[in-house]
Amino acid sequence: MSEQITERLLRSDDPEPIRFLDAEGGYAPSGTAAEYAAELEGIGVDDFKQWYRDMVSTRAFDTECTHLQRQGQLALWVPSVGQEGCQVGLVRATEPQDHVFPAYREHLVAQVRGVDLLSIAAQFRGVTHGGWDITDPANGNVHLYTLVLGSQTQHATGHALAQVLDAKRRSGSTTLDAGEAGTPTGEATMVFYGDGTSSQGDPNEAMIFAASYQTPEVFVVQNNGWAISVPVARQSRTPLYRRALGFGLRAVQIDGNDPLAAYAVGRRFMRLAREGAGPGYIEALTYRIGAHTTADDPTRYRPEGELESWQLRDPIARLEAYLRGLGVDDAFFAEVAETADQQAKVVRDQILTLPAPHPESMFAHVYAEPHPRIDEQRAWFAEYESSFEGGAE
Ligand SMILES: Cc1ncc(C[n+]2csc(CCOP(=O)(O)OP(=O)(O)O)c2C)c(N)n1
Ligand SMILES: [Mg+2]
Repeated sequence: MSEQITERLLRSDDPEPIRFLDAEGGYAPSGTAAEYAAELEGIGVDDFKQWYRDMVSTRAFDTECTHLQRQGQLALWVPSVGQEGCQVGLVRATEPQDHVFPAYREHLVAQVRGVDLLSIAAQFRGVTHGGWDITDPANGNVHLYTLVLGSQTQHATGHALAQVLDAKRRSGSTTLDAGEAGTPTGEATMVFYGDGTSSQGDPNEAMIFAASYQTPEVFVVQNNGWAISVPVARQSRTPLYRRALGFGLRAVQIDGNDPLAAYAVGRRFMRLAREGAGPGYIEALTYRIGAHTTADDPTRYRPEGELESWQLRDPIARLEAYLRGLGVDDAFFAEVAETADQQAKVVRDQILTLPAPHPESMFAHVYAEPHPRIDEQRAWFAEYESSFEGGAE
């Protein structure tokens, strides 16, 4: 049963997903890739080396965090292993002024835009009330991880509407008419979610608003085959990008383990969004190599052989093969691996030293302005804490 279901994901009657690199790392554009090839002009071996570095760095960090969770130092970890290919292409297609709304598995996206690895890990140690300060430019306009599935799609569409309003205000207008397209904003919003999340109401409502108001936004669905133990074909009887077409978004399916495909399509769609040509949707076909989280055991539900078949399509191995074909030698790969291990070690050493926030700080960022109900709750909490011998630590 599940084998059949998984097959559906790979064998739709749709065109081939957009792909530039084949599974062996050869340059072999397929699907409608040729239409996007112009987006790769000016991108060369130095860029690909940087992308490779991003991927290896995140994977080493990710592996380290899984170990930290197993040793009781993190409460939970959400591995992204296998999904680095689409993440690197897409994040490298963003510009500094853009905003990014992640779900909870976008470690590479957050890292490349400037979020400190330690801040990502700190969330899963439970020593921060959110993660990082999104008003700090160093954090690259990366909004906070969202564990309530799909809510980030609404935040993103709201944010993208605000980008339009800001642009209109700059040009002297204050109206925002439904269906109106063509306001160049110069900045756009990219929002990430998963195949399972596509069944929630939130992303569907977000797409309706995005289409109605022609928001400068790109929806990215990392279709990794599974929503915990539920296969994607149980969630959708059509390829997911077709739903977006139904809402009136430009939408395509890409090989999510090919960074070049992700970059080329991401760059085109983000540029169109910034220019006022409305929202897009990218379904990236990829695979979650690890468990859903460290609390999950995928051997309970994966069909035999599925994991192995996707391991052969590992995005890091694919880009490495491509780079070797371009003449990059062993010394580079050895140095990247060593640097990534060092970065992971720094996280390991430092995570144990992070102080727990004072409990009262949970009231600090609920509202931007002072609020009487919050003041009341803060006072109640302070009194409660002081009722213990020695007061709050
Ligand atoms: C609103 C809501 N419902 C249910 C859950 C429990 N839950 C957490 S992750 C998950 C599966 C999500 O699958 P998908 O969207 O495919 O993302 P993936 O984890 O595969 O990246 C579920 C059901 C939740 N966090 N939020
Ligand atoms: Mg999924």
